[in-house]
Amino acid sequence: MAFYYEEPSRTFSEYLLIPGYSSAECIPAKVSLKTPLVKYEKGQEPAISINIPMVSAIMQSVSDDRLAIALAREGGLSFIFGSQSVEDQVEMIKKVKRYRAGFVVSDSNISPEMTLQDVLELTERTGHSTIAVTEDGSPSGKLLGIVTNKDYRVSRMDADTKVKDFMTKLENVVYADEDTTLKEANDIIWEHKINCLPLVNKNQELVYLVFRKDYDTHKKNENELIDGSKRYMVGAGINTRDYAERVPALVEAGADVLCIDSSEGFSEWQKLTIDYIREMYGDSVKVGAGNVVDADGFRFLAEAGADFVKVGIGGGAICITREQKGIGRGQATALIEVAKARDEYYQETGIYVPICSDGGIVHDYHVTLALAMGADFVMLGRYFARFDESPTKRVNINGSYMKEYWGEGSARARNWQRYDMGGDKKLSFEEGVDSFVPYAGSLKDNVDQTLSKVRSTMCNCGALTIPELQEKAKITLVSSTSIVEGGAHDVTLRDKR
Ligand code: RVP
Repeated sequence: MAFYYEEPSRTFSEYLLIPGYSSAECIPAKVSLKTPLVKYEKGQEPAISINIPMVSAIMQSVSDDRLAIALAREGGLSFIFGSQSVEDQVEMIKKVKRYRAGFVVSDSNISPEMTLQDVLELTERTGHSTIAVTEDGSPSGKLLGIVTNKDYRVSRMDADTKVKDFMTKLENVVYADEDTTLKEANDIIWEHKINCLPLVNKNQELVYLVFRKDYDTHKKNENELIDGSKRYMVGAGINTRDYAERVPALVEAGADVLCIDSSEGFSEWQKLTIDYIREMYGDSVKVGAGNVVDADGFRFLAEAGADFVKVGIGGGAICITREQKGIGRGQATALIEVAKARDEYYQETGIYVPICSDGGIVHDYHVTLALAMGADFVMLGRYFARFDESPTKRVNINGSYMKEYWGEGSARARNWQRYDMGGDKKLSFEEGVDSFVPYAGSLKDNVDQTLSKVRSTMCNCGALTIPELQEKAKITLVSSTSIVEGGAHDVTLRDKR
C-alpha cells in the first residue's frame, strides 16, 4: 500500500517568524551572513564558504559570466549554466576567472577611419561615452587614441568627419602599462584628473580600461567572494551524461565548485557522477548534488559523497513539473525535513553537509524563513533574472520594462539532460515555461535591499549569525485569513484608485 503523509506539504508563504528577545548588541550592522558552501568535519573549517547566503540558479536565463561577476562582487556565487556546449561554458568560467575587479575589457571601440556618425551610434548602443580608438577597431588592437563626448560637438561638426580628425591622439592620452596595479592606476587617475586610464602591453595594444567610478565601487565591496589568487569565485552546473568530458574542462578552466543540475536527484545517475569525480580528483573537486525533497534523498546523496545537497522539486517560478508529472513537495516542508536529516547525519558522522533551498523564493522574507528552517543558503532564478546583469533581453511590454525568464525544462532551453531518466536524448515534454519578469534594475541595489531585510529580521529574532537564527527561530503556521491580513488590507491604496 502506498505511504501517506499525515500533513499536507507547505510553502514559505504559510509561515511567519515570531520575534525573540533582541539585546542592544543585536544590530543589523553586526550580523554575519557568512555560510558554508561545502561539507566539513566537526571542528574544521569548510573549504569554501560564501559571504552572503545566495547563489544564482543553473539556468540559461540567469547565470552567465556577467551575473557571476556581479554576484561574486556582493559575496555570493553563481553556477554557470551547463545547458550549452562544453567550450562555451568553459569560456564563461574563464571570463570570470580572468576578470580583474576594476579592470574592464573595453566594449566600445572604433577604428580611426570611421566617422562621427559611427561614434554616435556606438554610444547609443553601449551607453558608454568613452571609446577606445584602435588600429583595427577591436578591444585588443593597437591603441591610437580615445574619443569622449568632450572631443566632438554634434551641432558644429559634419557626421562624416573621420574619427582620426577629432580623437584625442595617443600622445595626449595618459595611459599606463598592463602590469599596473589597481591602486597605482587609481593614483594616476587622481593625479591627472582623468576619468579613464587605458592599460596597454609592450606592443601598445589595448588590454584594459580602468575607470575612476569602478575603483570607488570596488573599494566599497569588502564582502566580495575571491579565491586565493584574488579572482572572483564561480561555480558550474554539470549533468549526469557528459561529465567525463565536461568536468575536466571546467576544472581546468578554474571552476571553484560544481553542481549536478537535475530536477530529480535521488538517482543512481548522481552517484555515478560523484563516483567519477572522486575517482579522478579525490576530494579536491567540490560537487553539490540534487534536487531532493525528503530525508531519504538527502541521506542517499550525502552517503554518495555530495559536498552540498540541493532541496526543491516543482517550486520554481517557471516550473510546471508538479502539473506535468504529479511529483514535488511544498518547499517549506521539504526543507524542514531535509534540514532535520542533515542535523541527524551530522550527529551520527560528524560531517556537516550544507543544504541549499532551491526555487520558490517569492518575497525577500522567504530568504530569512528558508535560513531559519535550516537552509545554509538559497538558490534563486526569478529573483536574479530581473536584473541588468542577467543574460536576457529587456523588453518593453505595455509601457513596463520586463526581462525574459525561461525554465531549463522549457522547449526554449532544450535542456533534456536535466530531466534525463536514461532514455532518449530529447525532452519528451515540457516541465518549464518561457516567461517575462518585471525588470528591477541593478543586482547590487536589490541584493543590498533584500539582505538588509534579512539582517533586520534576524535581529528581531535575536540572532547575529545564520546558525544562531536556526537555533533561536520560532516559526508559526498562519491561517489563510492572516495571510490576507499580512499585506495592506481594508484600505484603498492611493496609487491603485
Ligand atoms: P525560482 O527562483 O523560483 O525562479 O526557481 C529557480 C529554480 O527552478 C532553479 O534553480 C531550478 O531548480 C528550477 N528550474 C529551472 N528550470 C525549471 C523548469 O523549467 N522547470 N525549473
